[in-house]
Amino acid sequence: KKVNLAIVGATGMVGNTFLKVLEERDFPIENLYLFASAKSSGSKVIFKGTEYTVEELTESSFDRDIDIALFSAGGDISKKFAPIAKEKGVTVVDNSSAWRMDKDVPLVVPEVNPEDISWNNGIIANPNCSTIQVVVPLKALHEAFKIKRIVYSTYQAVSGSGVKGIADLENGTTNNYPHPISFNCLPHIDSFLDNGYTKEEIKMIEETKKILNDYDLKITATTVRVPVKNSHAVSVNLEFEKPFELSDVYEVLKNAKGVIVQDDPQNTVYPMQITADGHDEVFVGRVRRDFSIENGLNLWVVADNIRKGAATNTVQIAELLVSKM
Ligand code: 11C
Repeated sequence: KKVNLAIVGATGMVGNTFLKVLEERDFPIENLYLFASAKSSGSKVIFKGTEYTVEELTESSFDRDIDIALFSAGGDISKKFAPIAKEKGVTVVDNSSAWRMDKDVPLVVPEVNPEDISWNNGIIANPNCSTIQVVVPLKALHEAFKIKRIVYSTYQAVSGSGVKGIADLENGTTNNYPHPISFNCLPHIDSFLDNGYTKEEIKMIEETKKILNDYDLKITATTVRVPVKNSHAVSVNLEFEKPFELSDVYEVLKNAKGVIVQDDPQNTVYPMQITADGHDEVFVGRVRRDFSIENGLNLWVVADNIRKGAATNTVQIAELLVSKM
């Protein structure tokens, strides 16, 4: 079946990548509608050799036959326009944080909890980029050895902050960050809360529980911006309920959907941000026992935050929707 697809935020970094991924995966489109702010309306975009004109997003944008809308234009736009689209019968797949923790909105990573799309009421949320890449390998490990506790430490690329973040890295400026990001790391992503955590840290904690559907998990996180252009890395420390053999861990990871194991440290093979860039899979390496606790394991998890962390995951959710139509 071919669908009428809309993209909200078509001219942004994720919006551009939506178009690339849709083209690469040959997503079945009948009609394509591209929306953005008034500032970008009128700009031209080429998709599969055809030129499209970007329209201004307005309250009447969904007054036509649209099946699915992919949103990536920030939380305020999603808060306002996703309900309007939903009212008109459109199923929204939203890449912002606006709806993720709403109990009526499924939060979906297709390799992990595809079944959750079945209870959507017109809005499905795409998780935060750093959460998506960790839950892909963690789902398989949780099923095999039951995770008790997780410690996340992230090394996140400036592309997560959009074009302004990239400009600050490349030019040594501080337009987007409070301090230089060139030759520096900032233990600060999104805003600080009263409890001392950043919103990014809380997103990783809360979203992991919702996606893995396990609210007993004990999770803590420190999220750090590093001077890398694209792809996030996460050091993941795990405590399992069950004892394990490392060989079984490798087996589970190798068989996990969407995971590529890159782990031959003697030959300097491990996941890196520059090699994950441009790929849709999640790369896992540095797999080793944490000797400081019983049943402990360390992993290094790297993925392209704009692709698997945003655009690809959103398109995969839309593919699941099409498969049920
Ligand atoms: C970053 N994770 O790297 C953020 C970007 O909730 O969708 C994505 C924010 C979000 O800065």
